[in-house]
Amino acid sequence: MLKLYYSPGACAMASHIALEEAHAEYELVKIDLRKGEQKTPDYLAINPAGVTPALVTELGVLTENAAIMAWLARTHPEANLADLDSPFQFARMQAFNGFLAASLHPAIGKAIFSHPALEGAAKVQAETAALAKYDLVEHHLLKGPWAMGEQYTVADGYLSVFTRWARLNDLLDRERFPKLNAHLNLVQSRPAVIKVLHLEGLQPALASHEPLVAH
Ligand SMILES: N[C@@H](CCC(=O)N[C@@H](CS)C(=O)NCC(=O)O)C(=O)O
Repeated sequence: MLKLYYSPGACAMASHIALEEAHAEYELVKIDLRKGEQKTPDYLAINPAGVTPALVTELGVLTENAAIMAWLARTHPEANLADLDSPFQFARMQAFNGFLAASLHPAIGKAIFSHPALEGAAKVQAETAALAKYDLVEHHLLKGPWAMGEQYTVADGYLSVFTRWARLNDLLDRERFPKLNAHLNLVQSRPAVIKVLHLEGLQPALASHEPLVAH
């Protein structure tokens, strides 16, 4: 059976959502990032990068959300988690996911999860840089209602991880990011996502809330 190594509320939630959307059979293994469990020899033997997620499959370990989600979409075609008929549209979805992985995730991660926490001008600078990435998604990448247009894809669960973080940190302004706010609400209403939040011991991110605890 598939085994997902994850940390509650962290980016592995994107792969977790894809597993649920695919109706895959899987088990969860929780890695506590605050305790440093991602750097233990046992976990490094699974993912030498020392980060979650990692998905153990019959063929070996897959890392990187974008790769895990693409593999799940292709191995569970009946779930319609990507446009599998068009190599071009599939590549476009991967461009979206690549942007999240390589650009938006590091930017928002720096703004809200730095150790020690950023303060003053450094915090403002990091938030400004991160929000410029969200602007790009709001105005250019997110087609609506779903990331790629009319069909839900794994890119939607992935985007929702980062809009959730932004909302929990009062950064997802409703005037500035109307499409991203509507998208997060839509994703959070999906049965698979409701189940993932429950399994990870989390609440949906609503408009008013407590700040997210840094991991
Ligand atoms: N690009 C990677 C990023 C993985 C990643 O950075 N995971 C974070 C949680 S969101 C992590 O495990 N951090 C622990 C650490 O850096 O020690 C992916 O999408 O899988």
